[in-house]
Amino acid sequence: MKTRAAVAFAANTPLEIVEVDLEGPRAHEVLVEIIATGICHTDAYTLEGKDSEGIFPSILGHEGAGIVREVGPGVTSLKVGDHVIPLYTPECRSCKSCLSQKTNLCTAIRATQGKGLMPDGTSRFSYKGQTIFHYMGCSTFSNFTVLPEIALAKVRSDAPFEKICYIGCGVTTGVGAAIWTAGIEPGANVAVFGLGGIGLNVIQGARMAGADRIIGIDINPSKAEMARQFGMTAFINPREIGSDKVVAAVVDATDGGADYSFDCTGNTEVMRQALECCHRGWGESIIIGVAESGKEIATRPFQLVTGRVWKGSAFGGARGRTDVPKMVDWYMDGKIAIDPLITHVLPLDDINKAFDLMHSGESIRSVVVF
Ligand code: NAD
Ligand code: AHE
Ligand code: ZN
Repeated sequence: MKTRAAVAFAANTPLEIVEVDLEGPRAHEVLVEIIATGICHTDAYTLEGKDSEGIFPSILGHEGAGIVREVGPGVTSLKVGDHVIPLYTPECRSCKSCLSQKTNLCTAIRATQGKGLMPDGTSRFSYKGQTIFHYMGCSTFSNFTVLPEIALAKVRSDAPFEKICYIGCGVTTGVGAAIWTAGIEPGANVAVFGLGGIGLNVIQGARMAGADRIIGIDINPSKAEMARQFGMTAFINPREIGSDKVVAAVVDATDGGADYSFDCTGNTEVMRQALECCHRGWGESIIIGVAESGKEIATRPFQLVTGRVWKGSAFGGARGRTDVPKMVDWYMDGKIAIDPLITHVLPLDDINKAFDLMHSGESIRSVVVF
């Protein structure tokens, strides 16, 4: 079939909206009509050539929601008409990682996914006879896409696509990092570096968990107002106080250091600040931000010897097929907020504007509706 898609033909060039060819689903695969997709900073990072796994030409996008239109042979858990959220972290429930119950990082299809291919080693997308690669196993910047069955969460059918698409990455990543990866307890003091589409969800997760003080840190002061609405109790602007003063400022504001801190910037210098502002003896710092290819983190080992813990979180620690439907219920039950964070809704033709809005700091989340 033909489908409209925003194609990344090369790094650092605008996406082009074209009609691509899409092959139907093979065994254990599903054809999904994407109704809405969010634009995450990770899409921008890959488009800018910063991802060591970045591959072009490809169809980016990994924060979508849609409807099952066709199932391939052997698909048992989904049927035509089901509402689904694509999962860049699948959940096969039978690989070593899934069975361990120690991680959400299913390994069943990770190798081919990282090469922009379906599990059988081929792509379903092409344009004028040339292969177009999948992205993070999702490619939600296409009106129709094909995914493995294990990479789809079935969700309730009364939830609005243009809101729940954000659960496909940002909401789950932020809320999940707070409640699942960190396991924030009532009364904890928390520091969140980067108050964008992820950081604001960490703040809402921290508030849900009963955190006491929630310190937000961002170089863009326009992010502070939304952060306060979501539960931030104090704001620090590194450009006002000087970035060398941030650690001391967080330590002062949290009675000796944060119990939990989160990097939601992808900047390795900020990751160091986030670790070093943690409380001696027990503070845990969770890296969520994705750093540019080649960048490394550093700190004095003494920071860890004296009890600070460095951790990371992918997709908030969520087991997609199990936890994403729950997250949709939480939204529908009013337990988590999504609507205020979706600051811009655009048609596919305007998708490049969504990247501009992200870079200028004007948007929190932009959503493209097909
Ligand atoms: P975003 O652009 O919406 O937000 C980033 C925020 O960080 C902005 O408000 C920006 O002003 C702020 N910032 C930038 N430099 C800063 C600095 N030096 N100090 C303080 N604040 C600074 O991006 P997002 O969609 O929220 O994504 C945030 C990061 O999380 C990205 O690196 C993204 O790739 C990553 N991410 C990781 C996962 C995961 O599973 N680990 C999932 C989604 C996104
Ligand atoms: N491909 C990159 C790393 C990118 C990365 O860390 N991705 C996150 C999700 S970001 C969503 O917006 C993730 O889940 N990583 C785990 C995984 O298995 O990819 C690189 O450095 O090669
Ligand atoms: Zn993302």
